[in-house]
Amino acid sequence: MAAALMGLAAAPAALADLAVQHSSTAVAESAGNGNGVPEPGDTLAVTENVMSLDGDQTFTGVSGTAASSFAGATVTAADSPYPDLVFGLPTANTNPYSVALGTGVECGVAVPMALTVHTSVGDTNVPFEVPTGAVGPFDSYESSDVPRSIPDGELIGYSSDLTIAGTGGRVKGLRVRVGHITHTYDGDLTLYLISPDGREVKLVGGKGADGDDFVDTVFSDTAASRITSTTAAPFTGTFKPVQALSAFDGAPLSGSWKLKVVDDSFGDIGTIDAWGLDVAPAMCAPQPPPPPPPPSHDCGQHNSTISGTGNGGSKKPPKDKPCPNA
Ligand SMILES: [Ca+2]
Ligand SMILES: [Ca+2]
Ligand SMILES: [Ca+2]
Repeated sequence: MAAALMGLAAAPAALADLAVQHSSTAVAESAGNGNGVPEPGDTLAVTENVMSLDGDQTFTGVSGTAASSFAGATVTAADSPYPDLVFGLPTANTNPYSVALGTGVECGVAVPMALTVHTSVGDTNVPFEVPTGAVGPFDSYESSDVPRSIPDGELIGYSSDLTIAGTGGRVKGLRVRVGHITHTYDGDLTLYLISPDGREVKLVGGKGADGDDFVDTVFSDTAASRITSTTAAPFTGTFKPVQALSAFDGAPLSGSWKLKVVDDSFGDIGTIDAWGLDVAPAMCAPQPPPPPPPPSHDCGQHNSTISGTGNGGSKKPPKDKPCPNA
């Protein structure tokens, strides 16, 4: 009996689909250019908070192993214990993971990480990201793909384009300005922003009932509150989006952005008249130049060739330095 149980316990833990997920990531610069901003060339101390969504058990015997296959990212400390994972409680690794970023990593990318969480009932995978860069100055861009009719009573909607020219950079902050939408029943409408690399964030949906229009509505993660069922059209002011705009951090800045407006109910109709974006690029500081090489020994050098070129040669040149192992 006991032997059979031991045999079961000794079986290798299978990769299970445990209800453990990413909660939040904190990153500190442990070596690099010393400005406290995580960026290419730095080595980063990474704390990854994970959380159990399993109300039926507490996960024990927990540890984590971090890895990354991203070019330029090297995990230099991969393993850490975790305290037991209690339902709903974000829990940090006891020892920070360490990730060294090469100087060739693009500023502003979110470096994808793979964390294997080991527990006494099996292992599970928790993907997370290591952000890089600081928030640069915001620039404003306006869509010229207006005015556009919003198709009535269908789910594809109209995606109005806003193309940001240029060759690069990554997003580190973003606000959406809906200057004007004309519509006779705002409750029909759902608005999304789509990035050049296809990320989609829902801004607002089904609010305003039979109220008309959006006028100077700004969506920002730092706003105090969302548009709710009690917010009156035309929603002039700054509001939190339904989903966080920080999902665009690390996205390419240049390219085609889209405001997608869906009217899912027949009858009332409208148009997208004006909209724009305020976008901050990720900024990174350079790394200090490498330290100079140590001074070379001048053993074996003929000092007379250095100092004996004076007038008359009455002084003896200093003796040549012997080499230690000559
Ligand atoms: Ca730094
Ligand atoms: Ca109306
Ligand atoms: Ca409609």
